[in-house]
Amino acid sequence: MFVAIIFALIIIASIIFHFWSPWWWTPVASNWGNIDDTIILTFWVTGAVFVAVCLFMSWCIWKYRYNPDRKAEYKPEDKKLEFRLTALTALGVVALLAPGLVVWNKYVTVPENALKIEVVAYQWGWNYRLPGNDGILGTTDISLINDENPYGLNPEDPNSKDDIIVMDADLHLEINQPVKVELRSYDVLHNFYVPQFRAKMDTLPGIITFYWFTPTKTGDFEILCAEYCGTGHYAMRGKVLVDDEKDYSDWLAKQITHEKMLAQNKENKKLLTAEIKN
Ligand SMILES: [Cu+2]
Repeated sequence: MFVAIIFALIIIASIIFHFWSPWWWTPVASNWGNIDDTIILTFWVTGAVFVAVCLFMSWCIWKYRYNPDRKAEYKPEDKKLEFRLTALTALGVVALLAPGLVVWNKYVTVPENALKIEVVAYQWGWNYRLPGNDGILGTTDISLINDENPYGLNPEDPNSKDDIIVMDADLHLEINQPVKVELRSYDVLHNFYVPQFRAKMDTLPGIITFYWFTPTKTGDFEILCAEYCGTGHYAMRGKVLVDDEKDYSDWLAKQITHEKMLAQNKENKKLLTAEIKN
């Protein structure tokens, strides 16, 4: 009896703790409120099963406590009960998985007006590339990476000339502008994650992965690498700064194009070699 009461109290305390917990998500700052909805649905389904199973167990402890006058009954099979339990479990699994598939489909269906940007991950930091006026990112190849061309952009590709190079951990985005993030990695697995956007994806060397989101709140949002990537993993941080239209175009105007950066790097190299010779 005592054990059954303690058991029931633990269940009640767990539920109270869930609703009164001081730890909860930061407010969502993108269009992905749907992702929160699926997690909340998961809490409801798993929570209901947790309460039902645990209460049933404490009821059994109380109901079938030791009684010298009672004989145990042997009941090897109950087809009706098994059918009911299987159907109920199947329903629970469908409720857990189906909404997730719908949201995932939205997550990988990029709207046409999305701005394509590139996020480059390395041990241990972030760089970015935005398309220039043509709206197209130039092609890249890992074999083209050198000191002058750190992104490995294809100089033969006319689309690469006006690409905007952001060699900084901080990225600016414009509010309410959908963005498609194309992810690249120079070395190992990383994961570009902004908790307030509820969106993340692994970056893989040799493959371009992607997802999209629309920032819906201005402000600074921290970027975390969500894939353990070596000793500097903890320091792999940056910021996404969501600006209104004016602040965004001011920031954009200060950035350098790939063509300019290439020329600058070549000039620097020349100066450096001249200095070494002298
Ligand atoms: Cu990383």
